[in-house]
Amino acid sequence: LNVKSFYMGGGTPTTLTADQMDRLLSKLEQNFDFGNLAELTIEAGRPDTIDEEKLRVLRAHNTTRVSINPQTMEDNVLAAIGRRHTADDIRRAMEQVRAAGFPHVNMDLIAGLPEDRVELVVGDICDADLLDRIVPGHDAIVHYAAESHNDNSIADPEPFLRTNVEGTFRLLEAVRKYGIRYHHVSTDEVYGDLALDDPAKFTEHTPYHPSSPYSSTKAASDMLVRAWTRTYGIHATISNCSNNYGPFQHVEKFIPRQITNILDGQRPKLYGKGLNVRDWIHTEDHSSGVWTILTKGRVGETYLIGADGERNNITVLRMILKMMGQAEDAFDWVKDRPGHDRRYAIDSTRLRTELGWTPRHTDFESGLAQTIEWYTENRAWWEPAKAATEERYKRQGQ
Ligand code: TDX
Repeated sequence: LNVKSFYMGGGTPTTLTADQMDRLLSKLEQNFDFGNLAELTIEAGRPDTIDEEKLRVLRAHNTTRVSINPQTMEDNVLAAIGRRHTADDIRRAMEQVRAAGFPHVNMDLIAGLPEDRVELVVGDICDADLLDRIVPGHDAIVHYAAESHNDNSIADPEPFLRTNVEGTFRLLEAVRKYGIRYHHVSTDEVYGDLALDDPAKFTEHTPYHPSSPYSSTKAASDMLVRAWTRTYGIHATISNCSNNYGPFQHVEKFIPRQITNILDGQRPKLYGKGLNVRDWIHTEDHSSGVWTILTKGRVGETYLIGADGERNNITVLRMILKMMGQAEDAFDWVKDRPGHDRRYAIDSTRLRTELGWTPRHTDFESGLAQTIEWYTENRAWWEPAKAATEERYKRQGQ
């Protein structure tokens, strides 16, 4: 049995000394029957536990690699390693991350998550060496790491090419190398837009027809996933979801921008005639859709995620104004977005009937009210990004 690596706090690999390694191995082998398992990765932050049942399943599948989490190991095994991953380790790693120039990393957000199950690695998705260190041994990778804002892609497309296309390519290569299940999070925007009076909705069979630099890079990344699935046989699924709303959304997006403008004493801004239609889904329903596909979906398939939430922008803005005690017309009309997609609408029949998924937040009005409440109560979370975002919009005449 060969212990490959040992990860500790913030994703920095810690090499065990030969002596620590010997002690660890002998403890492990005393406690467990590893059978034909040849390789072991021990990583903090992994939800896995090691027990006879898990080893029995792995042996039955002729697996040669297993990952375990030192936190969930027996105390005597931890003693053999000689180090424990503590809350302080995590806090220190977070401080280092911030000191290293990643001020956008929100410590409070991470601090609220179970410390023994979450490991934050801040890095560049295009960094193949980093991926080589952190990808091996995981059960699955869900790829959410995209540049996602249309207005930003219009002002400067280059980061979208790099993160969305090259980043996906790098992840796919890592997934191919280490044989890991992959789920690709994408958008309904790859299908282009629908006319306002068209009764049709997007389905898994709608041809790709992206309009913006952003959506064209997402379409390109979806194509890479399909090609890697067919050519190299990677185990991948894709989801294309409609517009998300809910807590923790960046203030550049439509709903949080308007809520935080009002909270800041500024007037909301509406593009064009306000008639563009978006199909709103609560972020928790998006997540449950992704989880359903990851755990039950057919490998090689695409599933659309949507909650039948079509509304035009002016309707949503008027709801926000009313809920926040403002006059119906207390907003500014601003320059339209170039190439502005008219309408998105998702038909999620496949996900619902084949995998039994249903959205939980079907009352948009109450979801919106909770979202307003969240932004009202969590000013410290969004305030650091607000001024720079509005400055960018101002330069664009929006
Ligand atoms: O201030 C604004 N005023 C306004 O009228 C902003 C920021 C937007 N809008 C309009 C443009 C769109 O019609 O509101 C609508 C929603 O805009 P965004 O929040 O920018 O979302 P959208 O462009 O529809 O794309 C979103 O949904 C699909 C996400 O940003 C994408 O990442 C996702 O793929």
